[in-house]
Amino acid sequence: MLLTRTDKPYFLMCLVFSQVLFILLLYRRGTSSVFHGLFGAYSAWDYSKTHDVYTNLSVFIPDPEAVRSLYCPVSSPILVGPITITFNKTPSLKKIQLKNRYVKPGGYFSPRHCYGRYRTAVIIPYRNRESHLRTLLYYLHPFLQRQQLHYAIFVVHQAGNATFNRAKLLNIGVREALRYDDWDCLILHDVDLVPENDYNLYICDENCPKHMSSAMDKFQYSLPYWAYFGGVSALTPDQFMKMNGFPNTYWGWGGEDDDIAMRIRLAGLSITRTPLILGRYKMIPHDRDTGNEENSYRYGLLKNTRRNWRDDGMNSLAFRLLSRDSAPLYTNITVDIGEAPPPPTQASKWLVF
Ligand code: UD2
Ligand code: MN
Repeated sequence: MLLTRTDKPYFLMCLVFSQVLFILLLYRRGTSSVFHGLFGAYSAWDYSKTHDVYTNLSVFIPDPEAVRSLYCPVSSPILVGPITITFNKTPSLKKIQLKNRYVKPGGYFSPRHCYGRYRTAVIIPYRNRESHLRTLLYYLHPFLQRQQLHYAIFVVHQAGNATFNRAKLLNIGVREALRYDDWDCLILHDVDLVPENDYNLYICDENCPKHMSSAMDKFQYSLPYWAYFGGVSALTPDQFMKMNGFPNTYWGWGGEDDDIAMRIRLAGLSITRTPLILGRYKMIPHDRDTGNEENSYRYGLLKNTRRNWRDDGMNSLAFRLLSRDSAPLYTNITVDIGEAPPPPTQASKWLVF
């Protein structure tokens, strides 16, 4: 029995009060926003109703608060929610430039009517994916402008044909991006992932590294496994440095994302994730690239993360900067990162495994 006789009037009063409150809320804010408030924010996104990614870009909705403080509002008033995304035709760079006329060379943007409250650097590891890069730029620029961020896009291009090294390129991207600005947030972003909802804000969580691509179409919009950290993530420079950045030692496809997830925990941090309903991404379909073959040493490397993370990362990062230039839609950083060490001998294999 849960109620005593004396509790009953209070229970009835509470019931009547909550019903009156509910009706008042419905009356003042409409059904959908009450639904959001009660059952979790954004639980009612309808992805069958999408908007053009360039919607609202020329609109300026004056916000009295923003004018007074000069800062953009905490939540941008011009967001639209689910975005229409198609990969049929790759847009030309000229077209993307014309559609994004306030983006400055180097892929820089600052809101025109208020000071961007957040400073975000998007860092993309890259080689030989020109059409993917154009598609991403086409969708990402208007997406970030609508979020009213002060942002720039950095593409870290691995020169040569040596085995690809995604995590090392991201380390380089962070080191280089921090030369340009005092970023609040570093977004580490695969070139082939397009965000589907502009309420998925490209800002960091001050307390924890954030995994943003929690729901991808290629995994049927669910997390492939509990510790998954691939795709798109957001870390503050402090969080990134605290975990000594990412590993430099994973050459080829796979494993580096699991190492990153592990070193986050080893550095005493924990992972937060964008809710699945919001962290939705479409991946541009592709085959495995030449020069990014599966890394067959990854399981052995992962066994040593606990021992190695303090020595392998930002503090051991070595590369040769070949060029740093401002393209119209992004900052291009081309680097020679060397190549994978020779495969371990039988004897050293025993030491590793
Ligand atoms: C998954 C993860 C990715 C990473 C990878 C394992 C997703 C959506 N992403 O990607 O974050 O953990 O597995 O390494 O699950 N790239 C180039 N040129 C190349 C090769 C790679 O630019 O020749 C870049 C590009 O940004 C690409 C990223 O590296 O998006 C990851 O490589 P992928 O797309 O081939 O691997 P994928 O989709 O399995
Ligand atoms: Mn991919």
